[in-house]
Amino acid sequence: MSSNTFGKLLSVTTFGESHGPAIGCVIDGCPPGIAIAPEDFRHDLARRATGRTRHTSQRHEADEVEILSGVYEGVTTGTPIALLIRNTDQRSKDYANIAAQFRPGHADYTYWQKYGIRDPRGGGRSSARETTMRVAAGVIAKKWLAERHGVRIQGWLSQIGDITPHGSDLSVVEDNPFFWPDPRQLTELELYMDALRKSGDSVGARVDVIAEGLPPGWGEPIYGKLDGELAAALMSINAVKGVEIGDGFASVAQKGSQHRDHIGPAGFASNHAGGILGGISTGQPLHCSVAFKPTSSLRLPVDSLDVNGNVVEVVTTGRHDPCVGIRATPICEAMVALVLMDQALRHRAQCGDVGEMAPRVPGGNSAQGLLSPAGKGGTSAGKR
Ligand code: EPS
Repeated sequence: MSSNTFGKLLSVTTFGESHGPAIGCVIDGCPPGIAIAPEDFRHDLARRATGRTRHTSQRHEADEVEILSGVYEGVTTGTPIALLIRNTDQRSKDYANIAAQFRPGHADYTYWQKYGIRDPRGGGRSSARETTMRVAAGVIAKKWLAERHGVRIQGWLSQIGDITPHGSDLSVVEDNPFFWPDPRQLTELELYMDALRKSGDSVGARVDVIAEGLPPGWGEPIYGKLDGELAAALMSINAVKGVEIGDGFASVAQKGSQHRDHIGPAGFASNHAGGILGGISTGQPLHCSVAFKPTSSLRLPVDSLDVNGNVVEVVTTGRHDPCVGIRATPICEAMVALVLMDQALRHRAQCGDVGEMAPRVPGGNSAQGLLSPAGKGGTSAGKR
């Protein structure tokens, strides 16, 4: 199975299946000198993990990271970083009855059509379990981005079903199991999820991510656009069906005079662009929004086919998420971090000395870094 690697200068390869002995990743191209210890992964992995609340899958995994290579005396060495997490709570008998059936809405069908064989236990490689290693790799990228460039990345759940937040207080997002920015709606969400779980059905969700503090200049036209690579990275998360940057699909109904972000001495007056113009960061907050479909593994019976073409009734038992989007906030953050770190390294490689060549702009270095060349001055894009 190919295409298990993404990124150019910082590349991440993930491997493993949900019910195999372990999952893991290899991170190549990471600069030396970043302090990393197994405990650094715990916070974000716990944010993503199953079994932490009644609203997610009740599989209980410790998700303890073993660092196999690339770190010496607690510091990255510049060599490939290999991370491993052992699976400990597989319950493969849950999949015995559907091993030869296709769950409607699931990758069962397409994996079978493509490879002629699949690991049905826990969905194998198509399981949300794979996202664990993205989050682990993202921990390193977040750390590097914060330490070298002051970039902060935060996600939140911006919709479950047809419920949207009334407020937008990002300071409370980490205080509740839904990553929800309005604490006044937590009871409503709890009741909604309890009823959904009891009904046996599932629901979709939307996750928003913002990255602040990045300088202008990251991203490569034409085929390496920052928004293009963010969309690809976010769409590669299982169950994602849509990605918007900035105003996204709302741009369709806008006039140009409304959409354009006015530029003045104090910076940009608005951010319809979501922090990206021409595939390159503007220095404004980067804003992505990601749509997750409802989980397809349901105990509600549905007609389908088995691998021999027989009509069958599919009933999926086991420990499934009624809303996989609830655990997706740290996954989206991680993918944004990995794309940004890769693009930052690529920018440094090609344009790290642009600031030295470009004439200084009088009056530059505005609050938004508006007039300061991205390679130098007003940003830290030229540093490690
Ligand atoms: C998943 C089904 C459940 C979830 C799993 C994702 O797995 P299982 O049936 O094997 O218990 O628990 O999520 C994780 C294990 C995880 O760590 O995210 C699925 O079908 O995608």
